[in-house]
Amino acid sequence: MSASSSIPSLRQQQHPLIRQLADSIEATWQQNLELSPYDLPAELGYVEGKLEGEKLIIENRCYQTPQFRKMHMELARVGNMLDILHCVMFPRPEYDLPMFGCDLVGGRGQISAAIVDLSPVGSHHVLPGVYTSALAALPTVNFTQPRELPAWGDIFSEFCLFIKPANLEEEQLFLQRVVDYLTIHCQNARSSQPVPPQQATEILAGQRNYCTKQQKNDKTRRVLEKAFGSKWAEHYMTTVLFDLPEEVSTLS
Ligand code: 18B
Repeated sequence: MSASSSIPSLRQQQHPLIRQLADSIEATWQQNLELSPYDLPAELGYVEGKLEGEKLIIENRCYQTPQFRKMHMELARVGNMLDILHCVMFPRPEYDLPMFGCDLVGGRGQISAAIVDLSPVGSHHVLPGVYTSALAALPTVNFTQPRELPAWGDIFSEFCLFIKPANLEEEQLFLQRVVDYLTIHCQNARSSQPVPPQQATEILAGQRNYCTKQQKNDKTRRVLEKAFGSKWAEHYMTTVLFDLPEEVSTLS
């Protein structure tokens, strides 16, 4: 947690939507969950590198709760060229909960990619019923510039939202959507009970598939490789961004 105190400084320099989203995600976590610290390897909490002569700064914030093994929010900035918010919540595999993931990528004052999803990891590749009904009950919103998912994006649910926000109004609608998804998720998680070991093993396999697919995101990898080299990028993608949980705990 040593980098925590420096995070607001980076946040303040980022695109307003990234700043608002970072604040809103943390506020929703604080309001709905009992957070404990989650310690990343010390050398990976705050990282600086160079990308095409510009400074790349990465700041991580990480928590855990009884239902979540790791809740990770990352802010990154490359000079004035690239602004990124990345957030993933990894449930403990003993709970039948989807993966919450959100990524915002912008540059030169414009957000080019805004994605949020609650992605299923159970053996049937569908969200638990409580999620489907809550998500389907949200008001319909239409964004004018939907974006197409890459091939590895088959992990995402039918509720996945992937857009380029066209204006301030769409930015705010996206922000509200993320808070809605996250609130539904936190509330369901709090009342979730552990599943039998056999089912936990299936959920773990689903989480592994999610992480393996996300590791195929060449756009993320390229940014990290250019700044830190391919070995470091591989290490970072597999230990910080999308680490695979080793095994099901025997506590349940
Ligand atoms: N990601 N993103 O998190 N990524 O991490 N991201 C990009 O306008 C980074 C997640 C996702 O079209 C782009 O095209 C870096 C999570 C998808 O092929 C860049 C970090 C999700 C795409 C980066 C980071 C997720 C995408 C291109 C570490 C979803 C489109 C921007 C801090 C839950 C991929 C653009 C495609 C794009 C970079 C999704 C530059 C460095 C959790 C689907």
